[in-house]
Amino acid sequence: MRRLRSISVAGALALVAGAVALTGAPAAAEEVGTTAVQNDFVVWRPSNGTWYRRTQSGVTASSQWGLAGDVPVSGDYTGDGRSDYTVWRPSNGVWYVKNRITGVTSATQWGLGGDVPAAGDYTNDGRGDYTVWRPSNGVWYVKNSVTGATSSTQWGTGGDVPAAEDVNGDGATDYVVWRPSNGTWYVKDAVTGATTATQWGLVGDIPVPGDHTGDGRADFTVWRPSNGVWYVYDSATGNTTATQWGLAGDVPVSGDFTDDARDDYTVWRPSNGVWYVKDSASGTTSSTQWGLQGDVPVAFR
Ligand SMILES: [Ca+2]
Ligand SMILES: [Ca+2]
Ligand SMILES: [Ca+2]
Ligand SMILES: [Ca+2]
Repeated sequence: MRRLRSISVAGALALVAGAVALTGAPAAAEEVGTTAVQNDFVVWRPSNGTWYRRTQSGVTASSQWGLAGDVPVSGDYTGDGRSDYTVWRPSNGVWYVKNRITGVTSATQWGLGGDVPAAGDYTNDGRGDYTVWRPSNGVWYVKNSVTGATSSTQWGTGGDVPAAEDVNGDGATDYVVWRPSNGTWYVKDAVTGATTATQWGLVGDIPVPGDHTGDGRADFTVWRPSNGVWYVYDSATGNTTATQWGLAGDVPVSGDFTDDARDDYTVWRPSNGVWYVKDSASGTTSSTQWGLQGDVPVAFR
């Protein structure tokens, strides 16, 4: 039986999109949805704009959607509980969404060149919102994907990495930035506006927010390329863990690949296209080849 999951896991997209600018690493996107469904292995190929998807049971599919230069974004914008094939185009600020089941497409302009797409369900209606974070002024611009209503919230400054996630477990994605210069996570509650600051991580780390403890609250998590260690700070208790998984050059991906409603330690290795998964609860590991060098891994359910 699948457990309902109210958390909107959305941050890795923003953070890795941010990392693109900072480090040149490929973007990874996270998922927004209300039903716990384990992640598929998904890569987007810039050279032909094609999405390649492989389920945990080995079923494969592909779909052309997007152009070179686009940023792949995940999230459920159509409300069917499954990720849609979605790209954001920096040249015109348009979000292009393709329902992976029906093939129905949409295009919504939201954002400007230089913005960082920051997918998440900030409005807590179970559907991803079109959201960008603007480095020049630190403002989050949110467009409700159902009603079209818009809002803006200032949170963060240039140089920060947006890492939006639902940190308090109320179902609404919170405004989160991670500041490389001091390794601090700054959180603004999307509902109440309450703020917190938590030091966790060092310059050079990659923020990969996700719920590794299974309580529905995203934990402050960084992956350190120099030693391949995942450092997790439990957002509820303050307990910390360190788990080695991955090598320098890997791309960390946040997601639940083992179907237990806990995000796992997962890296995708560009040199061989292999996904390496370490279960957050049991430590069990697995590897699956899916994708080619030059692809962008996307967290996708
Ligand atoms: Ca929403
Ligand atoms: Ca929240
Ligand atoms: Ca947690
Ligand atoms: Ca898991």
